[in-house]
Amino acid sequence: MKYFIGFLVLLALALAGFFISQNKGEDTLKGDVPEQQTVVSPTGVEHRIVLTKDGYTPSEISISAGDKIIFSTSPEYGKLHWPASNIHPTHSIYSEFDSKVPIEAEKTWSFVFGRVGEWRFHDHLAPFHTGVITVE
Ligand SMILES: [Cu+2]
Repeated sequence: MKYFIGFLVLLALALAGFFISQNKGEDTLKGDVPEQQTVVSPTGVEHRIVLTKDGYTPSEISISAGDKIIFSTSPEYGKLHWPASNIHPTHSIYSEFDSKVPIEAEKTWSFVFGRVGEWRFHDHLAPFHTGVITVE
């Protein structure tokens, strides 16, 4: 009988723990969606920004929400690249807009811009190369 009561207590604790963690999960999900987040479907439109030894070409571009930008380097650039949102080094202004890892010179990194705004960016490995992407 003692064991049976012990078992019931454990079961009750386990159930309580389960429901508490369920609730926590929901709250976290709600809190994780930034207020300025615009949920848009990808438009399928692609733009290209090339990093050259003189900087990004183009360094300013206007696109529609849901458009994709493909970041690459010119053949003479020949170095790793790392496109990222300002502000260097935390990239917190638009934290998803960040390749998070160095990209090999001949490889591209692309990102679909779902948030309307004027997004300044830079190359994380050569932060003097900067640009601005306007998403409308
Ligand atoms: Cu950076």
